[in-house]
Amino acid sequence: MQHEYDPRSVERAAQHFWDSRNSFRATEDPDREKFYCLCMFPYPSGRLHMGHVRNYTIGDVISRYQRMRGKNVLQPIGFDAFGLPAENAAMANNVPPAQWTWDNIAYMKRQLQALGFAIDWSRELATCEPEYYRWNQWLFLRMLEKGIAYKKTGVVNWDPVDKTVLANEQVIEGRGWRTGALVEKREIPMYYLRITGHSESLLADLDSLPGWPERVRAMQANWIGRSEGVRLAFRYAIDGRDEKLWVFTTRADTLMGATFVAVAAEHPLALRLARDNPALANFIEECRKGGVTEAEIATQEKKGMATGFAVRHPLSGASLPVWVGNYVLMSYGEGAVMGVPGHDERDFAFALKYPLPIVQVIDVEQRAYDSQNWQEWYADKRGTCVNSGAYDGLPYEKAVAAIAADLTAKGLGEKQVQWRLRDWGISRQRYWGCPIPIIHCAKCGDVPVPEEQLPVVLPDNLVPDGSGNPLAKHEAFLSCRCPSCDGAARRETDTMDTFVDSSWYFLRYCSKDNNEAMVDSRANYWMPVDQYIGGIEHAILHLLYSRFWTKVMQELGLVSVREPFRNLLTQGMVLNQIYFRREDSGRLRYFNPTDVKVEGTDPPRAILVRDGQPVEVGGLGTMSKSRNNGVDPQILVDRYGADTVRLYTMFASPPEDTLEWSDASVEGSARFLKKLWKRVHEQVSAGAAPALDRNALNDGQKRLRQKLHETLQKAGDDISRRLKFNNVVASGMELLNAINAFEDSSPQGRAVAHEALSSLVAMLSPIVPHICHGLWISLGHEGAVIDAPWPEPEPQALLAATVALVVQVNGKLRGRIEVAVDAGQEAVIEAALADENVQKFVAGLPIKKQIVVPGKLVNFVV
Ligand code: ANZ
Ligand code: ZN
Repeated sequence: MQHEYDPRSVERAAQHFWDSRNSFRATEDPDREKFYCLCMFPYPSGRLHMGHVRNYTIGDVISRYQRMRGKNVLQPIGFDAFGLPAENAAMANNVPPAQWTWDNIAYMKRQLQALGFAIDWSRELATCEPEYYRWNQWLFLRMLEKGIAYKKTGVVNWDPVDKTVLANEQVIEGRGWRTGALVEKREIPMYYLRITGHSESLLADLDSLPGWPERVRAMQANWIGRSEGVRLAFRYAIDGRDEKLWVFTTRADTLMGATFVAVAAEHPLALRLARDNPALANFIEECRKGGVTEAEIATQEKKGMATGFAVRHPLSGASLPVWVGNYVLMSYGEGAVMGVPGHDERDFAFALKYPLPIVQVIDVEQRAYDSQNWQEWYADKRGTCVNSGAYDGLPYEKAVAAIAADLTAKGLGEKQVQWRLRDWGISRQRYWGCPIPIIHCAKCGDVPVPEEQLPVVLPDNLVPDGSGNPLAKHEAFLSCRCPSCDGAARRETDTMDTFVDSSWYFLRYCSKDNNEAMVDSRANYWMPVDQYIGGIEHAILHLLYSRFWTKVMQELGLVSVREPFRNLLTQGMVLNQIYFRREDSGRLRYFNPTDVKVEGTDPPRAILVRDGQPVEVGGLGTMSKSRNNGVDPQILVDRYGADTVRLYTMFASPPEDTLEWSDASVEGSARFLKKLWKRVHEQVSAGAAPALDRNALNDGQKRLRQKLHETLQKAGDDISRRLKFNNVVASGMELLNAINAFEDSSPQGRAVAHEALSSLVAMLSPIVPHICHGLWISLGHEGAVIDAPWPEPEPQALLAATVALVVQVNGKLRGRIEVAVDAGQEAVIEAALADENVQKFVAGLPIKKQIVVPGKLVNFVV
């Protein structure tokens, strides 16, 4: 054993050991309990960032721990390799996205390997490989057959200068990111997946996922958005015909408070009225500009225009004005709302802006309406109807039932369930993605690519130039023969949303080498994923799409599970200080924290080391390129070794919390590993310890054993059930301190220290596997620590130890006693009073006060 801890050689040796034995190659074994541990796969953006390191270390700790518990563990990894950043990089560097992507994958793979993750690399995949994406295409065609995939027009962001479709993230404040031109909405044909056909099961099955954070289940449920309400109609006459304007409301109880009706800009009635109203036509045109995302619509300023047209209230018969409002979504409900400004926040804002009448029709606890405080009072459904004629006094449910019944009797409404979830548009007008396997024939229309012609391979040598999809100009890709009439035809140039790629990669890992089928029975052995780990930013779409895709595959008989992920852990963000200066132009220039020195505390002053001048302190923020506050894990690995980086990221905070970066704590982690090495070195240099004889231990030895087994008890719970790896490290540090304080070189003393060090090494091995691999061998164990069982506490050791206490009477030493370490207060006092010498001083006297200092003394005041 080397005298000094040298992370480089220790890590090289451990990795060589694992690699040469294929230690982490997983094979299906029906006789063993399996454990599928999965981290969300990385986008190959260039190099690992701290968020990756944290994510994969968490997964690795869980995997290695489960292996020690005897499970058959699968921990695979791959790369989410299609997507926009590769196209941007391609444009900037004039290299094909494929080349950039593969270079990044190679680099990041080396980084992952250097961190020593227990990954089965034989299952590695990249979604840009035809062997992978052909199955996207294959399943898409199955979905097309079943009507789950279909074509319809969809709205996209159109850059009128570049004449290209923009992704949402390419629209910045309503303008194209490259041209600065105002973005328009455009309707084009696209392919959709009918996820709405699974709304019920996607919602209901959330109940079968108790291993998911409550917050994530709530986010999913909100996104699916089941609403019970009433669909009701306002009548009107136009062009000599009687028509109905339908709206959807969850608050039919407020119907008597409707003072206007608002329709979406794309609503057919708005379009019809605009024909005779140029100002309205202009307004509608203006609404078409701007973002298409729901978030943008929710935050934009509420704007509207009166149409001059009116409709009839279904119950009162009153005439209500029709407005066009930009806050009404065409894609939800009926694309129209009844405006109840007394009780709806958006309607209220609208009514204040364009003065429209506000009427109170719900009262909570007899408090009069107050237009300032209305939100507080009417936000929930507790009130009863007022100013509502026949419905006055009815509470929410009764009012809705009565109003719905009256509407139904008139043929003007009925109860209805609405879903917020929309079908999933998967067409992207982009190059670097999975081609949609469709051929356009002038004679036959849209023809699916026959199965035997899959995959439709994406040419990987094109370089986009920003003026649209290069596939559309690439004749070799475009031109083909129609599968049904054999005439000249053209390929679809849209590619699939990259969320398709990530919706089933976890299934492919199970059957990665099968080139005949998308998945095979091996997936039924490994699935579901027992522990999924990733960022909260994927709590909605990625998880929802994966759940949907799994359900479709289950219904097609391809897999047996209905839910892909049994337990979910969402790790917190890694934060660091932000430092900046405001430049003359007003722009902020950010400085990396490694280039900044902080002096003093009250208040601290931050100085840029390079020029000695102050910089402003922006506080803590998520590590990001844009704020230049990232820490490059590679630099740390090079300086301290992988184990220190792993230890620090696990120790700094529990996995679900944010992690505040601290260079000092990284140093502390490195010191701890050195200390651990040193202590084991001491132990080993003193020669082999004899066997532990549990019946020949003195109190000090019993005490250390007790500390050890208490530590193991706590660590076992922290690492398995609570996933508090920070506590495991903290307990390990405490234990090492106790071992260092235990100066007992007797044979049994060395045996106890050997046991404690061995257990400590085993216990820390999931977190710092390299050093523990080396120390385990040095301590003389047969076999590798990865194959050792997880150290379990010994119940006997937890109880056995006693502790010596001094007993005082009126502050004077009168005796010494031995009690069990875990003896309660009463037992301690009883033992103290039983001492002969103490008896002499207290006998017959009333005890005024008794003080017990656990582990130290008892004092009686008489
Ligand atoms: C009147 C009313 C009164 C409403 C009130 C709410 C509170 P959820 O729960 O999300 O289903 N709404 C309906 N269709 C809409 C559309 N296309 N665009 C924008 N808003 C729309 O929300 C249903 C409520 O959202 C409906 O109930 C309607 O406003 C609005 F005190 O009707 B409510
Ligand atoms: Zn044809």
